[in-house]
Amino acid sequence: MTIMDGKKLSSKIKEKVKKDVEELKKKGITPGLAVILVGDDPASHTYVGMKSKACKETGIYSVVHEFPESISEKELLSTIDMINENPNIHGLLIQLPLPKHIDTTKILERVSPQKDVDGFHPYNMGRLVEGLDTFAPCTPLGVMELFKEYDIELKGKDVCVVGASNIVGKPMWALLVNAWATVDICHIETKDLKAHTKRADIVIVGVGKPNLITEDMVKEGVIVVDIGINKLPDGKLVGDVDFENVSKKASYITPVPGGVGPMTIAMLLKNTVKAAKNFAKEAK
Ligand code: L34
Repeated sequence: MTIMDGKKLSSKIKEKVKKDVEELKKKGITPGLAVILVGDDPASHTYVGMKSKACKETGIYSVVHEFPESISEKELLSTIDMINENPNIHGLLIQLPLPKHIDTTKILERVSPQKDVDGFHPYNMGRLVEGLDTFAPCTPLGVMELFKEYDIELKGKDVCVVGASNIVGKPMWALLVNAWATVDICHIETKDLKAHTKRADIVIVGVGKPNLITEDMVKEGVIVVDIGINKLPDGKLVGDVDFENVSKKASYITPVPGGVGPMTIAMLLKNTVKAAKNFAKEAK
C-alpha cells in the first residue's frame, strides 16, 4: 500500500510556482490573487489563511476582502466588479459557502471568467466538460495531479466518484472522462452505493461524512482518494473513508489531513499563475 502524499507533492508544485512567479516578475508582472471571505465560519478562515500564506511563500501578491455575514448581494457584486476591473489582480475567488441570503450562482457568475481561478463559472465549467483549455476547479485538479505523480493510469479504468457537487464531483467526472476513464457518479439518491464502489478500480469520495466508505465496500487493490474533511467532536480531522481498515485493502490511498487538501491550495497557486500568464499574453 502506498500513501499518496499530497503535502509532499504540494511542496514540489509550490517550488515550480515560485520559479514561474520569478519569471513573470522579470517581465514586469506580479501575479495577483483576490479572495472574498464572507462571515466568520472558522473553517473558511483557516482555508483562506492557508491560501494567503501559500501566496506569500511563492511570491504571489494576495489580498483578502473580508465582509460580515450581513453583507448584501449588491455590495458583493460591486466588489466583484471592482476586482474584475483591477489590472493588478489576475485571479479572484469567493470562498464558499456564502450566507443563505446570498444567491451563490449569481455571485459566481459575476466573476470574470478570465480571473476565475476556482473554475466555478459556468463558462469555464462548460469548457472543462468539452475538454478545452480552462480553469479547472482546484480540488479535482489536485486529484488529477496526484494520479500523475503516482503514475496511476486512468485510461479504461472504472472510477466511482461519490458526491455530485458542482465544486468537486461534477468537475471530477469531467476531468476523468476526458482522461478516458469510465466514471460512475454516486450521490445521496444512489440506490446501492456499495454496488458501485465495490466494482471500482478507483474510488474518489467527497461528501463530508466520516466513515462513509468502509472496507467491505471496496475491492482488493483499490485506489482510494478521500476528499472529505470532517472535524470530529474531539477536534480530530478525518475524511470520508475508514482509513485504518480500507488502507489494508488499498494499493494507493490518500490520507486526511495531508492528502487532497494541500493539493487544492497548490492548484489555486498554479491557476493564479496561469491567469497572470494569460494576461501577459493578451497585453502583448
Ligand atoms: N471558493 N471555496 C472556494 N474554493 C475552494 O477551493 C474551497 N475549498 C473548500 C471550501 N470552500 C472553498 C477549499 O479551499 C475546501 N477547501 C480546502 C482547502 C484546503 C484544505 C482543506 C479544504 C486543507 O489544506 N486541509 C488540510 C488540513 C487543514 C486543517 O488543519 O484544518 C489537509 O491537510 O487536508
